[in-house]
Amino acid sequence: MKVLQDGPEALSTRCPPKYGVILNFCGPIIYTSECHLPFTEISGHCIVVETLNTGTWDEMNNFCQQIGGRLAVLNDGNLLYFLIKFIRDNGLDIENFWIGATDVEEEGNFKWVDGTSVRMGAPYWGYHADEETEPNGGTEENCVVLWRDFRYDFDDLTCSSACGGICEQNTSYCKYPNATSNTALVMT
Ligand SMILES: [Ca+2]
Ligand SMILES: [Ca+2]
Repeated sequence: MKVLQDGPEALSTRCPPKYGVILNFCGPIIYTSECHLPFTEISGHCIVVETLNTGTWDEMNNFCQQIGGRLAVLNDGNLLYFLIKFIRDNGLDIENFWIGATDVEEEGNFKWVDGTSVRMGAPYWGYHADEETEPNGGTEENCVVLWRDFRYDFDDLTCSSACGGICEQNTSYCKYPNATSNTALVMT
């Protein structure tokens, strides 16, 4: 293992992607370069691309929670790029995929499941030269999907539709409630 950082500076370090996940935040903060199964590391995030189970947005969010995650927060263009590449490279482009965003609480105000706002426009949402720009569903479409036929751009869709899901491992381990001055960031 290699000590990357020590002391108070460690407290301001926010789960640097290339260092992976924290295994233990009560003692020394230990990072591993690998995600816990069944999650796969994609651009520093721990992701499951679920195609075997499909369901409504709620059902797939429940599925993600059962395996230790939630529907993914995709607010990073690099993550989105490498996720779509992963989907295609592994032949998983057989489904549309629910992601962790809805405008259920307030029409038109899309929020991620972590409470942050969804960025609108490019490169996230679908733009169709001969059609409307997404989101376009008003109160009929309140859940966000990566839509296969739109190059996996974001698209609002009826929440009861059946889709696969993009799960992300729960990131609550990014908090350091018990860190001390001798906290160390360690990578295996
Ligand atoms: Ca809506
Ligand atoms: Ca739509």
